[in-house]
Amino acid sequence: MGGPSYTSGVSGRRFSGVIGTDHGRVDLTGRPLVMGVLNVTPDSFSDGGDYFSAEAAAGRAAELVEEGADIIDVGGESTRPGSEPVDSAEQMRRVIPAIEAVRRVSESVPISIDTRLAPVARAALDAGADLINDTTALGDDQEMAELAARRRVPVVLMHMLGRPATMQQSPQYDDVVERVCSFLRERVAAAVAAGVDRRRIIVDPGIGFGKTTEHNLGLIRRLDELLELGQPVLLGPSRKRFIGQVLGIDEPKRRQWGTAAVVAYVAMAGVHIVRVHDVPAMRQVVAMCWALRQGT
Ligand code: HH2
Repeated sequence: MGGPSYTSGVSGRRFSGVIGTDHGRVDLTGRPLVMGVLNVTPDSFSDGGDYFSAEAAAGRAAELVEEGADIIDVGGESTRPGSEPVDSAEQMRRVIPAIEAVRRVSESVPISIDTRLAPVARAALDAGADLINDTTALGDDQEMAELAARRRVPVVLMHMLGRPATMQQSPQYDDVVERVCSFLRERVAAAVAAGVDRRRIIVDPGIGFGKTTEHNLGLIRRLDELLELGQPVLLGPSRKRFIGQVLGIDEPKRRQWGTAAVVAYVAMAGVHIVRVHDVPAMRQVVAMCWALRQGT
């Protein structure tokens, strides 16, 4: 098992390269990667309770591998608007068996741990996870940056305005894209100062985290400005409320076509990773977009 490695560089300002992990490569030189969501929670906004038991989570883990997820993102705390924090012991109880279940069926799929707490991330890495996906951009737990630096793992830094309990109470920005870009620039610098290798830092504008529908649409339309940060960009639009608002669809699981439209739009614009619930369908979308882009 090799340690993390990095090849290639930035073409224009858009990142292009390969990030090595202990369980396979995160190859960001080709088509956008599909990160499949595994929520081991009773209350996630679209699939809460579906995979909450250890058996259901293990079954879903095997399914995501079978469906060809490029990365599997395991989380034990819902961050939906209005959600309350879940402590580290409970998060670990939820996510560790799920990570072990993924590892039983695949040694080569990279796993990310979706948490803001360092003890959870540490236990997850020990159980076979490879990346840290922190929706607070290493901001909630001061030990997170040091952990990422010491373990030499890729990290996702996401923008959020406020915290889930209150973030959708009239979020306001002068210019949402400028604000998100400057926040991410700042958090990348802080992570680098803490010893994280810049080439292992992925950024994410945090669709739905303290943003109105117009803010989310603006961030998606102006993805090129996020790509100019020179870091890989991840986007998590899957089934989210802004899609429901545009389409007038209340049930999150019925928002798959709207999700596909967003995934196609950002795939054409050069996004590196999409975080989604419906892996087979979104794999088709990104593969088709990639084929179309080869002619440009
Ligand atoms: N969105 C959710 C959770 N984690 N991580 C990143 N990096 N980017 C995202 O957009 C993102 C995320 C929310 O979606 P979901 O996990 O389906 O719901 P819940 O938070 O209710 O579990």
